[in-house]
Amino acid sequence: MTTTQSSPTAAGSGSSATEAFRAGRAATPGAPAVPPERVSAVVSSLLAGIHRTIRTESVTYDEFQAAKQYLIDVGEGGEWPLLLDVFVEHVVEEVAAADQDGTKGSILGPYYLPGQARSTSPATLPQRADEQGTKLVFSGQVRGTDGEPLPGAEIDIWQADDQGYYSGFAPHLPDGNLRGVVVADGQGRFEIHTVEPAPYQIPTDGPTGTLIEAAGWHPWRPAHLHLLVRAPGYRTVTTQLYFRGGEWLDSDVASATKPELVLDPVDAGDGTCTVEYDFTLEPA
Ligand code: MBD
Ligand code: FE
Repeated sequence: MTTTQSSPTAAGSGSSATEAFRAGRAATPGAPAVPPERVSAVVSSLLAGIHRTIRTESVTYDEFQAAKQYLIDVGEGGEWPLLLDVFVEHVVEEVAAADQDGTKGSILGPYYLPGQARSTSPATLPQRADEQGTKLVFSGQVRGTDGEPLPGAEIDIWQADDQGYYSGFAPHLPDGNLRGVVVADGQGRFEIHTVEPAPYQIPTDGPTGTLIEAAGWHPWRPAHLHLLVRAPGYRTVTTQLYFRGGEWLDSDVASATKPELVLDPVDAGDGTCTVEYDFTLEPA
């Protein structure tokens, strides 16, 4: 890998996700240790699933050694957060969502970075002077599940650019590009000016991409906005919003789309698209 590349590679985005994950863990100390009974129950069940797969698929020694090599490569390539968020997180989210009311959630993914620039609504996300892409005005209201507006709710938003790249994980993008925390007004209303993101392609030159190709799958996620919507006293919603008619909407490699999370922007006539979406949070 050279250091002069101008587009994300596995090493430039997948492994940066490992650094971001470690930094996030370090910033939130005191996470409770998983108790021994849970370790035993979950790991036993996981191993039973692996043992069953070996029997039903008659996995050979060659395949077992290839799997070992693969797992070593994922770690060395720093792609555990990427691989796990693409193939596993959607089920963790499904289980977590079972007891959450309000706006549907979706996975966090590997590219969230905390502590971005805060601004009050109406806000324009930090972007380059010549940021490419269809301009998008995204507005709405944050309310509680019983309908009350939530003044000062925060919309922590991050997204890929018009080429599908995330700042902080692609060396050619300025830090903080198309990321921000927007504070809603006294009625919980927000208006965010940004650009439409492009679909996201899992880096094809790292272990996650290697697996996808070896299996004959495709490496794409549909275009999406990532959001953490929070308000004091309410349970934070982690979600994503997609775009009606967008490519890969029905075959997201990360299995993270939901019909309730699809936006339908309209062209305001001047090349700017506008869309409204309201969020509902349940009391914590
Ligand atoms: C992404 O942009 C993403 O949202 C997920 C879940 C996984 C990989 C890249
Ligand atoms: Fe994403």
